[in-house]
Amino acid sequence: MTTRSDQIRMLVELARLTALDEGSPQAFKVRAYENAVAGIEGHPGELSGLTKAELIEIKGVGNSTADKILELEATGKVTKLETLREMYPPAFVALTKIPGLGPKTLKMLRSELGIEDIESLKDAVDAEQLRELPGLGEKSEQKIAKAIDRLGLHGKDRRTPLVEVLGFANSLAQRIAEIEGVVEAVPCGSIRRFSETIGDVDIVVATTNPGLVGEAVLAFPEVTEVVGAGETKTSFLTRVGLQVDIRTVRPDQLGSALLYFTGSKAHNIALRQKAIDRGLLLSEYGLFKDEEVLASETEDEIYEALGMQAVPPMLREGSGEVEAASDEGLPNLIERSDIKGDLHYHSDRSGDGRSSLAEMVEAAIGAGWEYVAFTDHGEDLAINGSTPDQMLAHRNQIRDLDSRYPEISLLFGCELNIGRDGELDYDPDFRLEFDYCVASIHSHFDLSSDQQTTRILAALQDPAVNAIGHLTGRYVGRRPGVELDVGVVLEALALTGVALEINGALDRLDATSEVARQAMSVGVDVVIDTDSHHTRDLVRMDYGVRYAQRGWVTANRVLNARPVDQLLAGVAARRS
Ligand code: DGT
Ligand code: CA
Ligand code: CA
Ligand code: ZN
Repeated sequence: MTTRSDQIRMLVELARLTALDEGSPQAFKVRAYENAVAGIEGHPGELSGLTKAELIEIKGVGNSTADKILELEATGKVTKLETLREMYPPAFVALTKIPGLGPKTLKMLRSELGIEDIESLKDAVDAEQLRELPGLGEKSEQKIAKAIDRLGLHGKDRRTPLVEVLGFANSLAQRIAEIEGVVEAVPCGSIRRFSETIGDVDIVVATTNPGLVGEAVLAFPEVTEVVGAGETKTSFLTRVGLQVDIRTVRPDQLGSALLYFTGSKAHNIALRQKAIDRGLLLSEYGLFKDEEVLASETEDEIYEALGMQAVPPMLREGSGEVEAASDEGLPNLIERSDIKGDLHYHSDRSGDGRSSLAEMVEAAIGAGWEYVAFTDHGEDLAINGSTPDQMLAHRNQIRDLDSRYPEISLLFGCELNIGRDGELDYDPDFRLEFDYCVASIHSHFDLSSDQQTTRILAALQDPAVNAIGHLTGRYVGRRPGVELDVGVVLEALALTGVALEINGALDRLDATSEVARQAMSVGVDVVIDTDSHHTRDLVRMDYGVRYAQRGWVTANRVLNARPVDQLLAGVAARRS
């Protein structure tokens, strides 16, 4: 049986590889796959087990896409995709992440210069070969060189965005947990610390039968190349070259192993020093006084035996957490259970929204929210935005639903676009018709740092603006964020009382945890949002909270941890 996400993953990959093959992301076949993805995402029912005729009924799904969905269901594979994968291996596909390298250019680089991966591209850039090709030139060559450096895409520095790893690591851990003798399997390392990029995957496995784990793991379909197979450690590479390290430990040593393999290295070193200061020894096997084990079964016991508060994984970066946990105490971090609502939330009033208003309301109630602000796109956003009349009709629908669901307060909001010079959608009076607004950058990503800073300062002077959405506009590992003077922006946020969003979409995680931590130190409020465009996106609140914890965000500074009256009082105060 294939799940909806298997089908979507297959079609997304087909679209990507077909764009390379056709030399254009606009090619008819590519659009067909993309439309099918949108249709499947928006389709309410199960897809597994549907007949071809039923599949074609789904909006966007055509004849040939339906065949592929059926082939996947029947055989677990799609022949067309296998062929494309052979023609375009992962190292070549990775080149598409470089801005300025479209499918057409990549085809030419391959045929003219034999470029197959980042390494050969970097060599060609260094040898100044790109500038000789039609349509490129010196300027684009420099731009490409800069992008390679900024994205850290070459050589051993290659890091994978968390969004591409988290689901895979969790699914791996789940399957390992089913192996006989396994008590627990936990993704550790940078994944558990919720770092936005991952070097490799570390999974700690507590088991009474370590002999069974290695063999079972190496039979998993994701294993492309075995790197090592020892008694307690199994390592392999996946098809995209991601390394996975699996370590087995005895169940009574799980705590010390989790602690060690979660890291970070800097945190471990600080802990080990603390142990030494007390005449103890800390290793992945436990905390020892001479031969005697003082603690090893849980992380909490080990922290306690070291005379300190337990440190949540998200804080373990060796940046002051060991000192704080030993002395004045860790800050009162925001928790998922503190969150009362979501203030960046789309319906299909937005062109890129995938679920209806009613579905999004039901989902919000299901999540336990006391309130949500529908922040559909303002009119300046091409295709996705709404005119004033459309917005007013939308408000009527929201008010109507609000009266039908007493358990939740529905706010009429907007995601305003910050224009090139900080201008916003609609006229100033109309903007005040909204109950709440988040303002975000969706264009002009390559202005200078000064221009970006001025632009944001201008936008947040507007009394209708209550938060700045996804501050830098980055997509982790795909698009670098805009450059701006963070100190100046935070100062202005503190002064105006506008909140800084932490966008929980895994490919965004924006503002960054570093900026969030700075925001705490200058008294800026934070709002943790999902930016949901579909009922499935609500899970992003968990991600946003974990990422906020990484930025040491405290509950008292989080806008959407406040009751709705207090939230609306803040909006009113800013407008008066
Ligand atoms: P990554 O994979 O680059 O995203 O980052 P991590 O933190 O997952 O690092 P990794 O995979 O090299 O190692 C996993 C954990 O193992 C790391 O967070 C801490 C621990 N570890 C690795 N090497 C050392 C070391 O030399 N000393 C200590 N104390 N701990 C280490
Ligand atoms: Ca790792
Ligand atoms: Ca590792
Ligand atoms: Zn949005």
